[in-house]
Amino acid sequence: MDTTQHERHLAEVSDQGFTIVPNVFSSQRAEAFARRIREIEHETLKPLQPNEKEEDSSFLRTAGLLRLDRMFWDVPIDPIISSLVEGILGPNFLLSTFTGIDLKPRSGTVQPLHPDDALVPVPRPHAQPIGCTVMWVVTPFSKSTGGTRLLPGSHREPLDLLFDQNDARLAATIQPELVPGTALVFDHALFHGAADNPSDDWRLGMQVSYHAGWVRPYTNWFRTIPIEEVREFPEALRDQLGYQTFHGIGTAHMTPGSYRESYVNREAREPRISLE
Ligand SMILES: O=C(O)CCC(=O)C(=O)O
Repeated sequence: MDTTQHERHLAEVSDQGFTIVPNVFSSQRAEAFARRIREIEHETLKPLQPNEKEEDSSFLRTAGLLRLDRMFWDVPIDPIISSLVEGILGPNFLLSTFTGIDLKPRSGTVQPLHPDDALVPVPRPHAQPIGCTVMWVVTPFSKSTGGTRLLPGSHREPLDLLFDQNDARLAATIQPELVPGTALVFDHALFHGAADNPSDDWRLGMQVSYHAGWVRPYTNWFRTIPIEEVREFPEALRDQLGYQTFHGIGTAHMTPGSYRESYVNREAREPRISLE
């Protein structure tokens, strides 16, 4: 990508909260990703949770891709995307989450519009992006297939919309038409969400999310204290090291495998990370 294009993408993220990068990966790679993720779904889909019904969820999320197949290693570090992410977040940014999102055919929306940094309690608009998400478009995205919904410019707006999804502003939501191989890059502060998928086909994307490099403690406790020693610590101390989640953020429930994304599952997420 030349400097002018690079700068244009960064300006779009700053102005409208998102940008669309074409031709990041080939259609052959898209097909290979789809094949592998569907295999993983087939092999690992967790059973319905107590009180969970199939209709509680509109998509399957596949976690642990980095451990499941080497073919996914190149995704978060793609050079074009990495240089854009560095332009948005600064150097030494961190991979925050990396999952497959496969929207069920003929499914209604379960996921409300939300910013990915809704739990970050600092005033909006943020002085600078705290994180950004890159959606790798694996199968076609559009209104008729459940393409990601975006509310342009909403990265600068207050959180109110999170609590009032009937607001007239919802009418301004767009669902860009994106072909496989495209990357949709957005500031975590942008309101967005999964959509209805009225088609007969599953709609697959890979959600690759990053945080700025400064979102971390001075010391990396996970690397400096072996888990056998952590097990001996008082619970309050383990919590401070990061073995407690923040409203489900920092969870270890995203171990390799697929699960239904539903509010039932959300409630089941553990407040503390198992040391087993
Ligand atoms: O699948 C999509 O289109 C968006 C998913 C999303 O926004 C999320 O899971 O946070």
